[in-house]
Amino acid sequence: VKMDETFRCVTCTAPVNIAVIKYWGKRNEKLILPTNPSLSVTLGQDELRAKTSVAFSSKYTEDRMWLNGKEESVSSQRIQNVLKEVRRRVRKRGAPGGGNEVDTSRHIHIVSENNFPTAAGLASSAAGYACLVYSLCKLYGVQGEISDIARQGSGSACRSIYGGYVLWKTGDLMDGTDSFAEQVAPESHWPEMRSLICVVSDQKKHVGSTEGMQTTVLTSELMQHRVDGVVSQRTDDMIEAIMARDFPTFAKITMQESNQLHAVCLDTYPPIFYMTDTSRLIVRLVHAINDVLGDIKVAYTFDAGPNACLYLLKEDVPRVMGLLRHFFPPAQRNGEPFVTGLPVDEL
Ligand code: 2P0
Repeated sequence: VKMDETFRCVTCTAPVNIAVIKYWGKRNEKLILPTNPSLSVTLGQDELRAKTSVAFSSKYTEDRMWLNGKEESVSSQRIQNVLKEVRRRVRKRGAPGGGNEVDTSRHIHIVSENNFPTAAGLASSAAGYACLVYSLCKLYGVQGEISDIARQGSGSACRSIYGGYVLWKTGDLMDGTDSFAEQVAPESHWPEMRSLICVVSDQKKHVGSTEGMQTTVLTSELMQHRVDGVVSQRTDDMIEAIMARDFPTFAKITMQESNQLHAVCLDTYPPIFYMTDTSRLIVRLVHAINDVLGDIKVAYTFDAGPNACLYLLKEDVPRVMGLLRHFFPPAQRNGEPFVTGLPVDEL
């Protein structure tokens, strides 16, 4: 933080979170309120993350924003909603220290960058909006619950406000004030937990999450089945598994949730395909590894893209990395991920 009366600048980082209970579907598009609870694991600060600087100055003549080195408009509804909400809270509470010394009429500049591909189903909007909201709140001295502000930028962003294992509550209220994120357990609760991100493609996804989940809610019958109780039950079971550090149960629910998300996408009309042949090879490889080892040692999960996130315990990382490197050698062909023939049958 640098500050004087006319200039203040804050820089923060926020990691990506990867859901094990999936958010897919809104009950209110404007406020970004979900149809069901979701639960995720926030990755470490040194891994996939957004880094954002926000500054206000008496010399700035307009609000401006640069994402990954390129200037973008701040006029998007979501950016505006977030800015408006943060400024409203500054005026309401007065900050810092109860006084009203922060002038919210000053223009701001936002500079943000990710250290991983944007919009390839790697939760870039989650890290990006969490980081923006957290930085703005630091800049203006806003305190208290802020995950509901991040939620209004991108639903999954509310979970990246906290580390460790994080629940996003559906909430019952129409105004969304009870739909925010809550830490279920800190990262230190399960120190052996590891994740491996397998980048199958860094291309942008063919259907964005926002649009995809809208079509799902309108057309999928299977989606109703999820909302009717499947997800709530799985959320309770997942919290129990996390509290007990029961990896096989954690892993099984994670894989079943990922599979049901992609089944719901297939049940959407017209259908949405996020997983590719390579993604499915990873699924087969994980099940083959678990079969050979005689217990569930690895779990996969896929979001709105073909890239896999594997969850496993520290002691199994060398073995699983060895198998992944064997079946998916890191050699590159024209910059494309290189995949061997029918690997899983070899096991
Ligand atoms: C999740 N995803 O729980 C799920 C799993 C993708 C698949 O949250 O419209 O980018 O901005 O609220 O947060 C992606 O949805 O969508 C997402 P918006 P968001 O992580």
